[in-house]
Amino acid sequence: MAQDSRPNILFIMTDDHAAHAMSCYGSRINATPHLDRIANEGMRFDNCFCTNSICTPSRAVILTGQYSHVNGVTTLDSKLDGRRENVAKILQRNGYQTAMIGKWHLGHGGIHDPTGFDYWIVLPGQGLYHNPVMDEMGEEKVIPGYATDLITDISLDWLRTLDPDRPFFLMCHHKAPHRPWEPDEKHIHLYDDVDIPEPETFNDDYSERAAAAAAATMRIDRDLNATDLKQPVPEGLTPEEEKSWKYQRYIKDYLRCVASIDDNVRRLLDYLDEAGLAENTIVIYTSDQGFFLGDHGWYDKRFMYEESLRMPFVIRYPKEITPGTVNKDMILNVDFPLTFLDYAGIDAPDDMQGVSFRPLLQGETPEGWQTSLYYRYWMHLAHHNVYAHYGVRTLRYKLIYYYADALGQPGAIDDPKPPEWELFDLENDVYELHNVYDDPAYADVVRELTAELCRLQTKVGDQPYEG
Ligand SMILES: [Ca+2]
Repeated sequence: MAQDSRPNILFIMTDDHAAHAMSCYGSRINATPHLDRIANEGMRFDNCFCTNSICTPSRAVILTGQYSHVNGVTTLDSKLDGRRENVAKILQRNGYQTAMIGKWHLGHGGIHDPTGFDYWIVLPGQGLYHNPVMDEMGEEKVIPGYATDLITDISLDWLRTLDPDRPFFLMCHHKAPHRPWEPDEKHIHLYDDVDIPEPETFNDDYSERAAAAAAATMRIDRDLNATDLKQPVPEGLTPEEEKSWKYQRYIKDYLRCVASIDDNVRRLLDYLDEAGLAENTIVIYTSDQGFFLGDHGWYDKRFMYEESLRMPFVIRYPKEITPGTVNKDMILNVDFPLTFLDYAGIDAPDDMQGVSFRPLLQGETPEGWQTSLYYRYWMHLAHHNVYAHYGVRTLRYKLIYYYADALGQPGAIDDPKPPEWELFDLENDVYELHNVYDDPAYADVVRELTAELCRLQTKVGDQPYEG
């Protein structure tokens, strides 16, 4: 049989790793040399966004190429129906060797186990950092070790078993750096002797925004719990000192988890080199969404604000991507599977909603390329008291509508709040501190963005809120 020249796809995704904690994105707080290597040898995307900033929905979007309201996975409590089409099934049917290793978080048992994978081993639910239980093709076992190392070990073991004459598609999904941010022994003392800088918006008072921002219970100073902090708060601190102390506790553990990811990505890249696979393998590093790293005084995600909406996305494929390139065109998580299929030479099904961004990787921005995105977060008040909202982001502006109603969503809380709008001018207000929705100078922008929101909502098949 002739060797199949289609590229391998190594898709490495972490959980809650914000782009501003990667040095290739200009991080002020850490260094990620091995993640940077992918960008340096490939392309960095500066405008990659998710359509719903929480774990389960983002993962379902990436597998199905459909928005949450279409694939049915709108919330953390939703489960993916394994009978649906997904990108792994399509690649598998077309000769790819496929595996899902690590965090799944799309349900378990019966129709909710992973489908489309020759091999799968996943953490049940969120999983544990240390000595995790893992479900290997339906059989649960405790595996001693640290999750990030183990997921890499198992990925390497699987790669070594492959038929060299057929391409592979590996989804290597880390648990880290998800809360509660438990580092391994190797990195536990990293940053012991330094203070991590606080972000610009650390002391945001939410005064010029909709009520949702102040109502959120994800504040560093108030809402981190004993499990997060792992040490008692020292006595005798002023409120400001206590907030700074808690930030250091939080961010150092978060970054220690990231450092382990960086080390382990190096192992995967080294293997591709040793096995002679680097040239014909597309390597992607991304995260299921962004995260607040003390920005706005917060940890966590969910909001349509930049730190949470933005996904890191670096990609290497020596055959097609010019090393060290940066792309500022807009791409979305819903576009990922269509891009994979494009590289595999397979037509995407008509009901996949994204678009392949392979032309961008080849250095061409197609005429009429997307310049706006539709976002929706459904879980009204369910976690961190965040209000349900939807909105549109263009290259310059962002319009958010807090319809703030549960609408019967699983896990959402039926306690409607007064609807509110926010408009941000990202050019003049990069940190989204000043809502200009009611500023007469922005009346035309409000009209345009509202029309664009309606257009996108119709295009993706979602319904406006009519409370
Ligand atoms: Ca996540």
